[in-house]
Amino acid sequence: MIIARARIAGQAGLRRATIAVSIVRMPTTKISELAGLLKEAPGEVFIQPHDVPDPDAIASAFGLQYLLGRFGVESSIVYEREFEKIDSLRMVESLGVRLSLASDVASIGVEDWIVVVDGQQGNANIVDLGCVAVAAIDHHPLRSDASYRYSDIRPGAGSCSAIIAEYFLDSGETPTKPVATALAYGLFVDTDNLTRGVSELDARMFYRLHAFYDAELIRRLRGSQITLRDLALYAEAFRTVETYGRLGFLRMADADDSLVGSANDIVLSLDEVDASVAYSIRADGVKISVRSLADPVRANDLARSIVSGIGFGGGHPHMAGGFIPADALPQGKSVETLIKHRAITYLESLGY
Ligand SMILES: [Mn+2]
Repeated sequence: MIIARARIAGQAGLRRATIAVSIVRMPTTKISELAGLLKEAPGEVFIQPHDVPDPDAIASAFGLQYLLGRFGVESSIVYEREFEKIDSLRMVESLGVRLSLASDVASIGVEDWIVVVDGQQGNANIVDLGCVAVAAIDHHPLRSDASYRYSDIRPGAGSCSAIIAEYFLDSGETPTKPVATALAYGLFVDTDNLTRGVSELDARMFYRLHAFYDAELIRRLRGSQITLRDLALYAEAFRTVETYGRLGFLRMADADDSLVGSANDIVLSLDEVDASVAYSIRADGVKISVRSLADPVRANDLARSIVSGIGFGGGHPHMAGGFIPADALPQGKSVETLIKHRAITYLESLGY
């Protein structure tokens, strides 16, 4: 009302009105800005973590859902493709995270709005659910081909959980024990227990979350990393490990994405290896996981070099992934040799 009058009164009046309004208004925080936008949604509000959500994606969605609720916005978490790693499942069970497979949510429609977390629209691991992706909160490299009405994309952050934890802090909200536990666990997993790609934000948020999380539950989740079936696949895969200089390779039989990544982490932990490529040749194509501890070797660039022209890939400088669909594979040629040749060519182009 004041603003409307002031607009008629002209510039000086507008300035007065702005001052008057700012006295009664709480300082704008990122979450209040996002919540304000989402209140305009013509349909439902969904939070979408990346496909096959990992602990960081689940925690980010869970924390954001709670916080939006505190700001008067109801939302549901939807995801595409079931999580694969056992700790994700245990986390959801023990923290009471409510999330649904998109295919089970009949009400999703074109008028609904989506907030993408721990990923960005257009990424290979974010399925298009056919609604409006109005916002994104992420820590992966910024994509230039997507635009949002709200975006908070910080490639420097080691985890998306730390970004969401900061939303709590900035708005003066206290995370519940389950929310704090989820965020701390997500932060741990994405930063490999505060050793990989840790930003100042991750360290600060770990410190702040420490007062609220359930340390015993985190310890138990750390104790549920793989299943007996996974172990059998690992045992077989580790026999295939080969090195070329300080680059390690590992081949897995038909394994899901998460398992390829975790097996690759173990290859990277070898004293003799600074960068590693793990791949699984499956009926639908070849899944590739790339890791690097060596600064000149960027895992995302290496992943893209391997899949160049025949698949898609990307990620962080320390961890990345890729996929080559079965029908794009060169016929009658060895996939293994192709992957190794391309990886070695990339490394040699760096003179590494
Ligand atoms: Mn993440």
